[in-house]
Amino acid sequence: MNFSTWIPSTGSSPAICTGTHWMPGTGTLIPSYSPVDGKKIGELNSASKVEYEIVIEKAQTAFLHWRKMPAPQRGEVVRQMGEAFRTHKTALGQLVSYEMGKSLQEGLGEVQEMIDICDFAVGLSRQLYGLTMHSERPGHRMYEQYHPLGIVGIISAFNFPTAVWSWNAMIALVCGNVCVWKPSEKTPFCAIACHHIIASVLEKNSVPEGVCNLVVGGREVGEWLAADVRIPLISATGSTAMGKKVAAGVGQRLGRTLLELGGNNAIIITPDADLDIAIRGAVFGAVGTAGQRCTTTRRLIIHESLYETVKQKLKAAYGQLRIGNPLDQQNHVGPLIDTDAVKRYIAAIEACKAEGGRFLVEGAVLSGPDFSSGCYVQPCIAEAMPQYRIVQEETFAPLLYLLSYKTIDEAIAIQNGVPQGLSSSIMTLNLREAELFLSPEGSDCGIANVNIGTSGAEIGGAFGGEKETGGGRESGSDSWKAYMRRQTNTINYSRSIPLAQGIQFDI
Ligand code: UN1
Repeated sequence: MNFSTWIPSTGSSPAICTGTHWMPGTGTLIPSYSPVDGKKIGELNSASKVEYEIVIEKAQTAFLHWRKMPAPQRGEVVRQMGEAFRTHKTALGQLVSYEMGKSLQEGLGEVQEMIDICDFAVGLSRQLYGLTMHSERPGHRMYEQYHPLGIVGIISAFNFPTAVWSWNAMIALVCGNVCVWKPSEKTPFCAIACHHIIASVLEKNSVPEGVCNLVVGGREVGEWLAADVRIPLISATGSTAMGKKVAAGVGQRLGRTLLELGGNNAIIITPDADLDIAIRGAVFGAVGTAGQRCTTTRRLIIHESLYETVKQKLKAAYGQLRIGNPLDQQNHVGPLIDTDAVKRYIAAIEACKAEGGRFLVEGAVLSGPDFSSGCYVQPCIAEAMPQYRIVQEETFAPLLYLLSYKTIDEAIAIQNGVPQGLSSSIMTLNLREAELFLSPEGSDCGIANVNIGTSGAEIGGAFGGEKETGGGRESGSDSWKAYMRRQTNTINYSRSIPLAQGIQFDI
């Protein structure tokens, strides 16, 4: 199958889907251009408040049905969705690569993450466990159970245009929730393709309209979701600036958020590192997805004794990088998402130079027939200082900062000395250094790795980070608890009604 099946050859695509039923939007026109070649993929009219209301009402009604279905049966629907993603892996991976710009291998990897989370969610559908406690009162039983929340709003970013939705949606669905997805308006056709793929599963299983919903639109759709009291949980992935707005909107109504925001991830390379592993991990972490993962390696904290060696090895490795059409498997690095991202990349390079940064590998915007979209840039490396303002920020581009350290405590302080707290790594074969890095005195991030780069987390772990990364955890482990409400139940099967804490109250 070719991905063009999911894109109308002429005219505007419907932007709203409630399962199998599609609706055109009546809002502003959103075109989608590929950063690969600058060509228009398609266009659609964004959802207006009218269509938004229709979707939310459908979702509310659908929840009343979906929550009654036994969780393992919901898991069976998700299992079939996983099968559908397997069937369409190549075409969807190609579309992810073409609309977002990541390499085909990474596009296919993204779809694999979707398949994997479906498998995970199927197993989970039989394991939504609560605890049983011993009551202090005789003839009483006490336990806790988990119930679905209702509508889960999912706001996702362009860089993982399909997988982030699935991490949230598949878990939310087996938990008994219904979903409303607002994808990035930069990658709407990836989202539309996902909904085409799951439609046959929804139909075959007679899943009511309103269980899986898609609402493509601009920032205003995110604002409607954040402010909507009918939506108990908003899971948002994107910049810290966006997350702060969403959190303020949802907090205003005391709703719940699950935030997965910016990262400023570092790898510490110690004198006891296996340098081959360290360089490979650092280069993939820094230039993979053209530096547009929230887990991208942005800082290398290198022991002073190795600094020159690492510099030379990195320079050599960057010299080998092939930049170009990401659908051509010969290439390692594709384009940035759009020319605005290119402007931010240039501004960051200038800011770094202004603060005193020296470039080991110079940045550049590439030109020529293969780079006609204007979105291809040279991955670059700057020697910098940890306290530079630009080093403290997340620039969503392949711009790597080299920092040097003397003691392991200093290295950890540099690693932690940024506002973000997503992913971190140490490259060492020294047990003491590794364990210190993983101890409470070590990395303050949600993800801390040893001898692995900062990106490429597996779906089985809880994914997310601390500080300005937002504190949310999604995907594996017990992240499912964020999508459910906990209820403590105490049952009295005795013939009296004793009070807790031994209180006497005789009447
Ligand atoms: C993101 O960039 O928003 O750990 C998610 C990784 C991927 C997920 C990144 N599994 O790099």
